[in-house]
Amino acid sequence: MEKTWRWFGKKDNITLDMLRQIGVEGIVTALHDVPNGEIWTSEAINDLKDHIESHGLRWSVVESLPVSESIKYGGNDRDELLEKYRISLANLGKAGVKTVCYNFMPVIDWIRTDLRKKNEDGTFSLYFDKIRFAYFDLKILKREGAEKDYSESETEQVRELDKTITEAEKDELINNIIVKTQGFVNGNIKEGDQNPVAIFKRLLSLYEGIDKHQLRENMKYFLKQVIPTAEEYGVNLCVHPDDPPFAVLGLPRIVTSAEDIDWFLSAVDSPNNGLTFCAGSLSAGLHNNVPQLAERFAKRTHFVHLRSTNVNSNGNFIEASHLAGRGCLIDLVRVFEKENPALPMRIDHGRLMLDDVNRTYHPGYSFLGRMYALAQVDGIMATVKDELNQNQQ
Ligand code: DNO
Repeated sequence: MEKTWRWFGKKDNITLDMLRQIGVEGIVTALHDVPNGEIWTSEAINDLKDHIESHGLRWSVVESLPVSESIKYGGNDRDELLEKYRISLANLGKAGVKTVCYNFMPVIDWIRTDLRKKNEDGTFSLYFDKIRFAYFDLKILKREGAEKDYSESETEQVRELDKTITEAEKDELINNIIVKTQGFVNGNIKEGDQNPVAIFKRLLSLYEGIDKHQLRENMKYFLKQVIPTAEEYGVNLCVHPDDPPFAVLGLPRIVTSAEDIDWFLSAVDSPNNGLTFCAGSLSAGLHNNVPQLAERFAKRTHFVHLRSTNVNSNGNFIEASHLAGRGCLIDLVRVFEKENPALPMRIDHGRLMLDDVNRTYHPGYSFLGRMYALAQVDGIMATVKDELNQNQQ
């Protein structure tokens, strides 16, 4: 697979020259300064592409071309937004940037409650704590009807937590769940926004009455409108699975399992309608057997995120080492190297380690932690390629 790296544009303090030194071949990025829903012009695309190429790299993948909320909930202006989406896609295709990742998660992209969970060895990982998340839902959002989504024991644990949690911890929880993990991935709330909880509640209200069936219909509508353009310009669209892969906050989530993936692939059965195989997201659902999913969907996979998790029996999960956990990355590399060795692959999230802790990175996107994981995966890839070559002789 092609070794790619998520780079946040010219303002990223991890420079393209640094990436050259650590063996990165392709860049995964977006026009982060263009507001969601606006057209990506050919000029802006080519400017960034030329910049990347002037450093001896190529722009391999767009992550993400964001899908506006209104397209997801089916608002009045969705056709207008879809037209802009098609123009952006066409402009990317004309520029030769042909792999485009997006997601169809309502309101909130990926979710973590703790951005610095200390491991025994002194490094830090991202973490999802179900009770803290339930606390956010029940006690901070005070979402109507939320109680029915939690068991009695979970509700009891939330009550206990309420006795000890400090105001600072509550603020941190809000920041982690809806601010720090969202803004930099072109999510709905950015650092500095006033009263994020109120913004968030307003967004949630847009989805009243939208169940799983309706969200699927809206995704199908989206795919029907954009896949013909993707076909015309040779662009491979690939949806990112929901992270974590289950319904949250009363919102449906529709890219969580083999059944969901089958559904959207056949909703518009085109090779240009594909999957971003995010092993980390998929592995956080105990219902998913990640290597089996890879076998089954490799042919419609256009982009691979390598990351792993360990899930506790109570549903908490931690981002694991890239050599361990439910992601089974060694098996995945075997599948993808065999099926499609040209697939772009990026290390998804790394730990915070060594000098990372003294620097400011977006959550999950450390330099040393990701570089370390890239070296591990590079070793796996070299071994697997060697195995494949020997088998062919
Ligand atoms: C988090 C990322 C996601 C992903 C989007 C794709 O680290 O994996 O934010 O980029 O969901 O649209």
